[in-house]
Amino acid sequence: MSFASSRIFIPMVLDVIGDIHGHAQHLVDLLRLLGYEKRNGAYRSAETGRHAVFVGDFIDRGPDIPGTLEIVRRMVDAGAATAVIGNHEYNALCFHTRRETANGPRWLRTRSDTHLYQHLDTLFQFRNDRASLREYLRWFRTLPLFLEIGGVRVVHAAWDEDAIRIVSRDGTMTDEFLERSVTPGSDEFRAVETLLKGVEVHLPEGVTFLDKDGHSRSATRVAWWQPPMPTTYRELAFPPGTVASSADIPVPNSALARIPGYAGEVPVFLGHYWLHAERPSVQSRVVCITDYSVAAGGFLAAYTWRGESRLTDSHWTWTPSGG
Ligand SMILES: [Mn+2]
Repeated sequence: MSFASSRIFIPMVLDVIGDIHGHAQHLVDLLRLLGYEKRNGAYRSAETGRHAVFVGDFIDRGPDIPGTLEIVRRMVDAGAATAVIGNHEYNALCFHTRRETANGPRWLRTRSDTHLYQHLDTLFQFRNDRASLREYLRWFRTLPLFLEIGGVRVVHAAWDEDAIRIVSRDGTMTDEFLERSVTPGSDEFRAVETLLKGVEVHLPEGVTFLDKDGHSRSATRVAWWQPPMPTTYRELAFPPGTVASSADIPVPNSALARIPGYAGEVPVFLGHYWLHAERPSVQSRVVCITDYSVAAGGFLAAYTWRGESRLTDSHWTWTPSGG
């Protein structure tokens, strides 16, 4: 029996929630501000058709990574939320997956000091419950690399049609897919880098900067959604102020040509960029970054999308900074 013909169209309302990085208390506070309440073990909205969307990066850095994963996963399992994978979950999958090589088994993500340091809080907080970590790793494999849902697009770092075509050849993140994705030069490597880590431009010879963890970088993230136009490296770097004035050097056209821009009419929601601000704001009428650096003294933010084709700063909710 179907009542399809008499069904009332209820526009979907989406609360797109930024990178959490183990800050479970911020997540609970934000969900309550958005009107979500815990029922039958999962936070849900009381509003019909209202649904949470997570942009990835649940783990690493923060004080309660197991608590964060439990809340997010229960919401997804209950149908109260949808999540895409972030680069931290993808990195964790590679960190914990081995492949056979001529020289014996090797981890897909090398266990360098830098990689270990990035994942250390997660390892430590699951030290007495490795079985749960393994189960969450299995779950990470089921998370999509990108999502089109109810009239919006969601991806952790960059929406790129070529990258999407490449990763769509595989249904899920099998060991084989992961192996190809860590092989420099492969289609999958480039595609995953773009979707989860964004578009980067190499700085001129001799120009470097220190990132938020004090690591020296010779490439900078860029605002990939903006149409490429003549500019300097300093102006191109995103977030603004990333690269010092020593990089007031024009960017060659060959580097500009790698910036895809975003000409779509469908709103795109992102995380990943560690923005710092007094209050959140959208990047353009169709591009919105939801990451406000909760793991670096910032806050956790959500953009509530109610069907609008032009994003507006009046749709933000966020937690108090710090904590
Ligand atoms: Mn990220």
